[in-house]
Amino acid sequence: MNTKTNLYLTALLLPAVGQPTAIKAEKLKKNQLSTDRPNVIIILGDDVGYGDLQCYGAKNVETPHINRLAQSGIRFTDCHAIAATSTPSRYSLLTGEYAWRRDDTDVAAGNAGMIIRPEQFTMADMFKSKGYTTCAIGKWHLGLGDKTGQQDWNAPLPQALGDIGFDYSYIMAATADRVPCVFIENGRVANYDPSAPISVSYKENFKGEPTGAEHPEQLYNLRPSHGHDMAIVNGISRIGYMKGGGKALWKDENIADSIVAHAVDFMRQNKDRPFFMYFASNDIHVPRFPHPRFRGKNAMGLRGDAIVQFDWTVGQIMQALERLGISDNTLVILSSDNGPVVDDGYDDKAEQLLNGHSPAGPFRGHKYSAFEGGTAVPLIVSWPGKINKNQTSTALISQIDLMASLGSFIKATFPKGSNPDGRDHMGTLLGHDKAGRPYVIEQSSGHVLSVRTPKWKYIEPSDGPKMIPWGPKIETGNLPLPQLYDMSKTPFESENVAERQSSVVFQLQNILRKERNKGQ
Ligand code: NG6
Ligand code: CA
Repeated sequence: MNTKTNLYLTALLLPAVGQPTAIKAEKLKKNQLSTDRPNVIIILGDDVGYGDLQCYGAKNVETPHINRLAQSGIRFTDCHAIAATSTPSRYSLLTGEYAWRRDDTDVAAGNAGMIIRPEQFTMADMFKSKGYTTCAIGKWHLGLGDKTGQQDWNAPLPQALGDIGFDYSYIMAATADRVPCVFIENGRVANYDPSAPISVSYKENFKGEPTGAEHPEQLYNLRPSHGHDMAIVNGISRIGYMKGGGKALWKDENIADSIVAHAVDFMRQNKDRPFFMYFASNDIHVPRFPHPRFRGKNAMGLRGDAIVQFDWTVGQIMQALERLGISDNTLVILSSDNGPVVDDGYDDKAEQLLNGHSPAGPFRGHKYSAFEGGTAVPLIVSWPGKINKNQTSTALISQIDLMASLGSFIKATFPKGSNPDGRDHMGTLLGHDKAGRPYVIEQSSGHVLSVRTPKWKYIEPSDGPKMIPWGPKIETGNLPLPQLYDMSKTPFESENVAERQSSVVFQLQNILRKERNKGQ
């Protein structure tokens, strides 16, 4: 039984009259507890760009719920995801370790084995160690089971999120555009349908199963623009091959409703004890196919509809907190896993319908890129009563510090070797401290590292291609020479001043070299 429940029971056992001082003391203690150990919710959008929210200057789309969340706390203007794609970004957020320290943290297939190993100390372990109940809901994309390709999806998985600190999980194994298209609840397929056993392969198709490439006439919901032409589920073709699933298969249009329902249930069940919820929305990743009540409503088409669905999702979580009477006791952090992408493989007209909207805001490059657009993300932090309203912070922040910051706040002990790269910047997150990190490290999808300071951006030389080679029209930020940009002049990396500012280049290269060599 945790301390909070204990206090509650003690209060019940106390006589209602005759002991007012004792009851007062209990109340005081309880308040103290919720200040020391607030509920923590991380809402992570998928591919939500810096410029995709109205409170960050989005055009053509309204995000009233997220605007309200921002008004209730702090809107950060210089926050960075650790990487420009999902798997490395999420790996780092949940472990406090730069993904580039390992060579197996790139965009994971739907049948990847668990990338975070059970012996690692995760953010969920950290909260659990301080008596929190923990959960992960929504997009996972960090592998499941012991070994890649070896999972038996018809049985409990031998390794799942329970092994890395999550008491409860209701997740998509990878992304909505990758098989298996089923939810996994506590390590087994949710709503498992015994009449339709599940097989998954990323190598070859199963006999008799239609693919998007061969049967485009079966793609009644969305067609690919590049890739994504393998297994067909719900009239949409995906990456990877799959057979079976039956009643357990998701319908893309219900994903948001489904994960919201599970999140609200978890909050209701745990409203009387501290909880940590890692809530990873599927929006606005491809395939963008929101519920009909959002679909076809926004001028930017499906991508705009998905932003509205994401906003609705945030509204549902906030309303649940209010209904349950725990808003004042809950720290909410909203961000995104990487920068935006417009055409990411489905013919959803996202490119044609932008109408002047800039998904990456003022930044150059998109998801995948070494330019700022790859990793510059929105960050909103709210804790009513504890964080002042209506603040904007220009402090330089990296998601690598979330674990260290939250952990030091709840006074968690970090086992030796855990959280190697995170630093405590809780003061900045709570708005007490205007300064942020001296520098952040960013990783592009091509493994090019950059260093950002409040003033400068350095991109290390790379021989890789200038444009993403597989479809989307995105600059990689690669150049075989060092690049240095003065971000205080313009946030759009346009003038490479590396030759003129060689001493700055030298300093930033030194930072990178030291970070790379750490722990070796
Ligand atoms: C790419 C996919 C893209 C998306 C991305 C991962 C193709 C052609 N493109 O390989 O659609 O799924 O991986 O996105 O397959 S992330 O946000 O989860 O990192
Ligand atoms: Ca993503």
